[in-house]
Amino acid sequence: MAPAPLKLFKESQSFPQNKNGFKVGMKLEGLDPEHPSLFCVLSVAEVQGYRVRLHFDGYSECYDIWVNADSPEIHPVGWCEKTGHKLLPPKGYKEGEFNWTSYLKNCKAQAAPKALFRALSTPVTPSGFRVGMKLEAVDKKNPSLMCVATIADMLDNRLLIHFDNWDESYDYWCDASSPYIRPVGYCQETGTPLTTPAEYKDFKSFSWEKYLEETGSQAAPARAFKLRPAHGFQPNMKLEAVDKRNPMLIRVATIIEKDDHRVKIHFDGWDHSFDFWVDADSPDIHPMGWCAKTGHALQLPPGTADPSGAVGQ
Ligand code: MLY
Repeated sequence: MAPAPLKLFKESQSFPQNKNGFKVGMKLEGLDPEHPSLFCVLSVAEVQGYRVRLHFDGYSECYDIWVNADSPEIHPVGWCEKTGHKLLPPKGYKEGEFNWTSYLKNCKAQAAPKALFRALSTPVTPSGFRVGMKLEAVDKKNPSLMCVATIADMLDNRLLIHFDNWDESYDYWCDASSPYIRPVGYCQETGTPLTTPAEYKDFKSFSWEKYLEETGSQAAPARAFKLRPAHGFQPNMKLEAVDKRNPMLIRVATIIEKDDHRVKIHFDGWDHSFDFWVDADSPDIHPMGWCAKTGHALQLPPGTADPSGAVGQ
């Protein structure tokens, strides 16, 4: 057993370069993970190490989410207006009735300063992808399905994948190197069944050529897809991972299985029924020492005592 080497982690998983400057009560805009095409009004509800708990204004705490301070999914107040995205107002506000200036005044709250948000370390180069282009994509909620999909939005180097004629709850963000997206024709070439748009009339005789014409759309060019190489994580490597069932907790964990783009996480000392697969580039896995370095509590395997006298739970 050895720690997973630092070089296997992405920048967003490794030791941060900057401090987490968010403070409880600050307001911001961010994605709703249940509806990734929607930007919402959020408040910082809790800060722990390099992570923050975000609350959806006006909604129950049960929807709160934990993100890293450098998450690409959060933006300063005014970002939606500037980038032409719709901002979902806090619950209780009618559309068009919400205005940040008066809202902040009424709440006596501070907008999170722009400097606290992630600055892109790599400049964005034109990718060949455009909003509206079609492709074939894995439905991450039904991962055995490759489906007809559209680029619904683009931000920096990220693409919002939407499944044709399905609601936006299946949408997700990824980048050009994602193993979940493929150019039009991939299924046919590889003999993989392609799930056609919901309620598509003659799904048995689906043809991309016909469909592109019917929808007046273009296929995303094959050269824009830059499939990333398989990750280097191996079984038995140790790391620190967010507990999916209680995302405020980060636990001592071991990789117990892998495929090209994912790892299976086991929490040390816990039953294997809690094991789960995550993408190797997930922002919720970190190198050994990440919690200590960033000032986040680390849940030790049950029964282990650490030198400070704390025990794992
Ligand atoms: N059994 C599910 C499958 C939904 C698949 C949606 N994808 C293609 C976006 C259902 O019918 O709800």
